[in-house]
Amino acid sequence: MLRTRLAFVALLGAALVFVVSASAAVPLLKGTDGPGFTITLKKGTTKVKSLKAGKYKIVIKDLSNIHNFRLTGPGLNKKTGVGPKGTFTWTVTLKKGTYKYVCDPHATIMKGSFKVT
Ligand SMILES: [Cu+2]
Repeated sequence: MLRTRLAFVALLGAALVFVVSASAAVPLLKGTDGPGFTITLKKGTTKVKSLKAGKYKIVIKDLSNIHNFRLTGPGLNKKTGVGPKGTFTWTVTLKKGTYKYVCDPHATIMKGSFKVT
């Protein structure tokens, strides 16, 4: 009985390690719009220009109530609201192609894009 319980605990531990390492492997991107008329998408401190296809976690900091952050591309169209400010976390799967991000009310000046290969 004790041996069974120990084996179960060991299995649970192994499963936990697997889950933690699997989630840690998802690369993090940071999207920011505002407070001025700027919108950026960065990996670390570098502006994103190209990425490998796959799963990403994107933390959006929407710093203004007149701007928003919209990301569009193959299989994806996600946005924050224009009014609400805040931090939003998206988990997305990026596919090969070109992705664009804009602030909807100011899409002609607040925009960027990157390629996924
Ligand atoms: Cu804007």
